[in-house]
Amino acid sequence: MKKFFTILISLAVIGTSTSCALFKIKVPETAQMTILSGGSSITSGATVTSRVLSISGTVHNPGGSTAYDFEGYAYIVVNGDTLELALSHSTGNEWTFDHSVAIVRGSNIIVILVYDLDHNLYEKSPDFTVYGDFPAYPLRIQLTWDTDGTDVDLHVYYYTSSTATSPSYHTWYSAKTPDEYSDGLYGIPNAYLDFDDTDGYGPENFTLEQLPASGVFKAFLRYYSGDVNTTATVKVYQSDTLVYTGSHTFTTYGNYDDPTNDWYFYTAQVVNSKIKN
Ligand SMILES: [Ca+2]
Repeated sequence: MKKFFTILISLAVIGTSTSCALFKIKVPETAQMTILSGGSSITSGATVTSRVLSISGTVHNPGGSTAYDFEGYAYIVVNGDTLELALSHSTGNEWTFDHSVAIVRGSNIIVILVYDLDHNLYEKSPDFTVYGDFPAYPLRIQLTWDTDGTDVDLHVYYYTSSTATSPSYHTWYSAKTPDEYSDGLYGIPNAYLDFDDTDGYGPENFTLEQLPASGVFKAFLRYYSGDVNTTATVKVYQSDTLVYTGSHTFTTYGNYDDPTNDWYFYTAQVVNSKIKN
């Protein structure tokens, strides 16, 4: 087998040197994923009506068989958006992951990519295509962060008027849906924290399905738990258009529900059922 690859590489070099791209080394499609929508397994090309997909699968350690270190980097790429995977050792050189992601309306392409420590592409999964058959929601926020074993939380307050000094609703991990109640407030009407990631990287997604007539939304992050500097990245979409992206490094480590170091990154004022920016 080694001789085969040596020949293949030699041929590829010859091909490059003669500007003849006849030979190309193909990255093995050995990373595997199973995708669930609404609890049911779907195949590539499916149309779904839920924006949340649960994706589990297997990748292989570029460093070989070790139960202690994944000697590389594994990512899930959704429509070109790269999210690092939190991995658990399975057996031999196999590691597993289980993530939720939010897709957009229309066509979505999902792929797993694994790189070695030198950032060479080691393996990938076949591309998976899924079509989202749902409306373009007025507001969606995605949170990701860059450290494993840490927990950053996405919060959104809704003030019923621009002069209100305290929020009337709060969507967060303790009130993910409008009918959940926590710390004295219900979740925001027509809004959902699609999932709460608690062990690293995210994503964590907030979706507002319908705008109120008026009021103000304020979104912020809280570093809930962790003992390292953590950089969080947020992306805000209005009707599927990216309107804001930003990053913030938390240098005061996670202290559960301490609001001292919250990062407020987005405010939207709603007038006549439209976001006024
Ligand atoms: Ca979280």
